[in-house]
Amino acid sequence: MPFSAIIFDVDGTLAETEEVHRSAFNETFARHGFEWSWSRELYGELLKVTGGKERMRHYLQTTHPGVLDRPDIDGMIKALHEEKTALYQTMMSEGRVPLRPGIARLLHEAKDAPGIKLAISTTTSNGNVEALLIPALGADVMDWFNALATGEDVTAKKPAPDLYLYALSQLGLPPQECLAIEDSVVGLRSATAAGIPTLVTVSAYTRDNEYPGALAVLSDLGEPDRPFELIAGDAGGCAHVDLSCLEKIHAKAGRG
Ligand code: XBP
Ligand code: MG
Repeated sequence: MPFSAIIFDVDGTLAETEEVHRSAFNETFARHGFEWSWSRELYGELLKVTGGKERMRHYLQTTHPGVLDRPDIDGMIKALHEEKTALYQTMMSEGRVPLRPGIARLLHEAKDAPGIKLAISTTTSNGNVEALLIPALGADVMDWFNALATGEDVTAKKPAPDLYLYALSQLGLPPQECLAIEDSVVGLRSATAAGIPTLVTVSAYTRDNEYPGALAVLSDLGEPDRPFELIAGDAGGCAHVDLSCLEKIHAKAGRG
């Protein structure tokens, strides 16, 4: 199978954004006088539920079930999440979060490479993707991508395959011609359920997990002067991930 596209997850993969998401949730709760405060440890557990609104509902179900009986609960969660999103975007505009090692380098290389398409598959929103990428890579960065699948486009978020299937339909490619880059178990499950070979780069919240079915598990994409650490699998003998490295890793998927 040829290697024709890279599909990037966003949170945890392009950048370590989850601490900003967590701060934005906590700040929103505090502004409304709710004594809900998500510690780092709790947030690590809550990340198993993807999507901010779904995560809030799950938290309330498990800790404050009475709140869910409020007749206005759906509107309340929606309003809190809108406020959290606005806060997140303000925090991101302050430039708190750099792209992870190798991300800018690989995106620049791939956007100009003939025969390679780029895509995004994320449970967060379009606005949040722009809030991360535009300050880091410039106003036209969203044009680098041939497909954009965000949490606003599907009902069933990760680990369901829907976000990846939607990205594939925009790319017009079979899953085996693509390679997904993910940082989480739910993300890996979503991509593999869509039939897409997947490389994992672990993030702050996900480094202690197991990734069955991943082509390889790396600390990050690495840089020429700062190799990645190989955590599991076979990374084709490379020390940093560029397109030729991804081709080698992708070829292994074809060989099973
Ligand atoms: C990770 C997520 C998101 C964010 C919060 O997304 O699970 O829910 O934590 O974003 P990714 P929202 O698929 O990019 O790893 O509050 O906008 O849902
Ligand atoms: Mg992620």
